[in-house]
Amino acid sequence: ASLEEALRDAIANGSFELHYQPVVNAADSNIAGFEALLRWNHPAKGWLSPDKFIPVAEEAGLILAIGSWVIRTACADLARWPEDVRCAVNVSPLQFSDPQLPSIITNALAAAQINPSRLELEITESVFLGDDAGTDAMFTALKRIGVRLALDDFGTGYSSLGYLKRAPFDKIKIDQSFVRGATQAGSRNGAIITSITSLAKSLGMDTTAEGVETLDELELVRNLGCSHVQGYIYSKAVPFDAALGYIIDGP
Ligand code: G
Ligand code: G
Ligand code: MN
Ligand code: NA
Repeated sequence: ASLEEALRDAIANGSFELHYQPVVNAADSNIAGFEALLRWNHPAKGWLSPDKFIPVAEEAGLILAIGSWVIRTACADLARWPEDVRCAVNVSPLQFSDPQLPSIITNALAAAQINPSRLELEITESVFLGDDAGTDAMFTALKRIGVRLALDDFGTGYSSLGYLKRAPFDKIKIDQSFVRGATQAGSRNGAIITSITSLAKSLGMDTTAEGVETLDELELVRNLGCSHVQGYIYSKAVPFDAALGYIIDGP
């Protein structure tokens, strides 16, 4: 069977799982929440990275069903964690332009009976390339529900400051390409991270430094003012039970 055919059956077969990567407070090293990252156990190929199958799902028109499953599953899992733990889910631009998205989210929050502010949607700036009126209306609808909004992969695309003005983000996720090499002499990355964090602070937004792998990188992004840290230095994405263990014992 082609990847697309196998993907068609994946939800029904129960072969998707959400794994959770800790997002840690820079100030006290406590867990603020997790980013849900989708994993697929392909019947023949075994575990596949979303880099391999999300583009196929988008082209085959399967991303809306998969995205709904991700939102429902993340909300159900959130209900089994303490109230002060948040969860972020990645939202494909195709989901973002689906008029059903607000009701999918509302229904998932209601079914799991969780506070909307515990769910964070990670959105890439490519959503701004589409229909302006539709984009603005979607941001308004999502904000009205009360979910948090994060601008993912910041710095890798156009990174227009106009996007920060237009959309009510609660958080900017600084792409790992800025963290990588930031500790090396002569790197410009630190100056860029400083600018992003001070801009975010003056707009009342949080910042997560992504892809932090070493103690030097951790110390640097803390000193440069990032409010949150995510990366292999703490953990890769792990199954639900292991994430629960991190909440109890620390990452
Ligand atoms: O999880 P990984 O570690 O391999 O993620 C690879 C890419 O897949 C990242 O860009 C990530 O944002 C994306 N991704 C992971 N899970 C999801 C998901 O549930 N939905 C969407 N749209 N993208 C995801
Ligand atoms: O595009 P997005 O930021 O959603 O994707 C997150 C991706 O980054 C996932 O593939 C995740 O597994 C990966 N990731 C998370 N932490 C680290 C890290 O410390 N180092 C590297 N190389 N990748 C990371
Ligand atoms: Mn993300
Ligand atoms: Na990112």
